[in-house]
Amino acid sequence: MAPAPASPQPVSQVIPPAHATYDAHAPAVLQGSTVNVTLSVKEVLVSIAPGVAYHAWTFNGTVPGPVIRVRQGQTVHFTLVNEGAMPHSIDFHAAQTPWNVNYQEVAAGKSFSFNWKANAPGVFMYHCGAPTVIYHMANGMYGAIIVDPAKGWVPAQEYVLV
Ligand SMILES: [Cu+2]
Repeated sequence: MAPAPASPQPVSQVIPPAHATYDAHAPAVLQGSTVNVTLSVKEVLVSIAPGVAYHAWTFNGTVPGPVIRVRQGQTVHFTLVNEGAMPHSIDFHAAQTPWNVNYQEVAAGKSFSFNWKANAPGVFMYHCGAPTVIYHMANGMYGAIIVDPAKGWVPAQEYVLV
């Protein structure tokens, strides 16, 4: 009788981190004519359901990444810090900026900063654009950015579902 094939490590032996839910209320608008936004890439084990672990590629350790909220007319001083083990990048759909310069890949252990002006109000996605892009997005590198209109608004309640 042939020996049984070696079996892979059961998923149950991976200890997932504590499962957390997120407050869906929209965050407050960042204040000032120039606002500092930093996203740190972290390749970490996250919990995607109680007891279910997934090795995600993230912005700031969560999937999706944090909701960013600015106001039309503000300058965003953005910094990407790559704490991961592979190149990553950023792509703000809210920005009109030279993508070949500012959406460049940032090597592991490096950081990169640039400024962009929030000209268009709306709700946009941001994501990692390092190739293969779909792998980076599917592994968790996406989030929402809100650009409030310059004159603001007074909603009753605001929630962000990504
Ligand atoms: Cu990435």
